[in-house]
Amino acid sequence: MYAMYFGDYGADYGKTTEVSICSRSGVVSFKIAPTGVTNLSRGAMNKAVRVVAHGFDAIFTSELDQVWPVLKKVGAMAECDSLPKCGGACADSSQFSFVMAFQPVVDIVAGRVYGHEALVRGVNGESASTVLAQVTEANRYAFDQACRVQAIETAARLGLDRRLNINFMPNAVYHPEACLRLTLATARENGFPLNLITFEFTEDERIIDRAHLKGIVETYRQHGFLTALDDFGAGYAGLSLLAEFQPDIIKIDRCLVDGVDSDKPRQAIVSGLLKTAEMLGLSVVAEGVERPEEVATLQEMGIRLFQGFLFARPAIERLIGNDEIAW
Ligand SMILES: [Ca+2]
Ligand SMILES: [Ca+2]
Repeated sequence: MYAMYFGDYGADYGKTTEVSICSRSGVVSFKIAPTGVTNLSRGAMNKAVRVVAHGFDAIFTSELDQVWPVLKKVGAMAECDSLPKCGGACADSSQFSFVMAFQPVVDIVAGRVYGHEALVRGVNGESASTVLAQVTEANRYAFDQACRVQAIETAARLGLDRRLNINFMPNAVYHPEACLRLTLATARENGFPLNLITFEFTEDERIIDRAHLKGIVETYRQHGFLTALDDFGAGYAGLSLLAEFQPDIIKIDRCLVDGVDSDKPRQAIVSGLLKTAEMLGLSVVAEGVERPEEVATLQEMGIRLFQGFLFARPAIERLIGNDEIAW
């Protein structure tokens, strides 16, 4: 099953509205008149199934090629604009079952929890890697969307009033605006403020289109989200990416934090990074802290935001409070 997402059709009923279709063949956006939608719902596409969820109309179909001639036939297209190919496909998100754990990011100067990162876990507490093993090229987009929905719904249910960090897979984002619609609708439905959401992204070896990634970050920013460059210092998420565009936050990976208290090269690298962040006006989080000596050294260097087992482990469907942090 491959999804075709209709934009904020519910909100714009009666007006021409922008539509994005995501299928195996690619993402296409165009404007559609309400009459076209009506025609479609009457079953103009006999191989498609229409569902309404999260304030969206979604039509599940097997191939964009099959849909396109039908849209033309019903005269639904007012304007057409082809966008880059998907590279993957949309799929039914109900195929995944997982829950969200939350790990705090703490501000040690203020002595309070700054925010929580949502992390996937199996329904019986299985590791993230067990859940991620279900992800394939074909269902990557659907999984990414399902993670966002689950993170926002769970955070809202738990009454989160700090920042919510959501990890996203840049490879799963084909068209920034189209792929944000479900996120925006979920936040709206659950009354979760958009300006509390931070998207953490990490550079993947398969990302070759940095201009696309830059476009994603800019679009997210326009919607009031913060962005964080995750796993900085590990693998590909590094300086050359930062040279091209700047997120709001840099998360320094454990590979630079581990043993930093007695390691001159790591101290030099982190120190240079902090200077860079300061000049660019970016916040810094040190991830994966496990020893008090690491925190002491990094705090002395100017870092105040930390995440790691030393302070708190991720808690499944629960938000760890200030009084539970191992200060
Ligand atoms: Ca992360
Ligand atoms: Ca990370």
